[in-house]
Amino acid sequence: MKKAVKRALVGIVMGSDSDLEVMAEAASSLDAFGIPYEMAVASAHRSPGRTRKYAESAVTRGLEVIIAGAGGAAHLAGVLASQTVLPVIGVPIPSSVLGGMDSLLSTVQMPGGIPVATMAVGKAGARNAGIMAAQILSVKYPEIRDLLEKNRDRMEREIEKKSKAIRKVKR
Ligand code: RP5
Repeated sequence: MKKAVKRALVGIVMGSDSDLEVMAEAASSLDAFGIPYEMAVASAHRSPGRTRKYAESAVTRGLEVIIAGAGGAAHLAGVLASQTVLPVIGVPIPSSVLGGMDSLLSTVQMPGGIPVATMAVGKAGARNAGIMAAQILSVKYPEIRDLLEKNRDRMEREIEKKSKAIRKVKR
């Protein structure tokens, strides 16, 4: 997108630095569209005060979308969503004990009234969170919509190429 917007438009928040490997995928997606973002660690359980301040200050700091990734009893996305009207995209982090099913259910099963747009568990979900944030922002920034359309065309061409490649394999 145009360099005119320099402030972070997206806040990527994670419950622990151990979530970074997964959440870096969201950052890569945003990088591909040239969307400025910030990254922070804030835990719904270990640092509730910091998490509240992050959500409460998000609008005045210029954020327009929040991506939140957490694992286990993953309440981060929901807690942030409860304290801001910005759209919150949740990424369930694969957990070591239950493989991320716990994170998925904790993130997706929000009570009516406070939505969290929950992605798939893990890296695909984090990647899609970045794309979803771009799609939300594209309503306001037409240059992002152009890039999203180009990205879809590129994927289409890649699939064509892959299809041709496997047709050539001798049986
Ligand atoms: C959650 O607990 C974090 O989001 C992380 O996925 C999980 C484990 O955190 P660490 O013990 O690795 O810091 O709050």
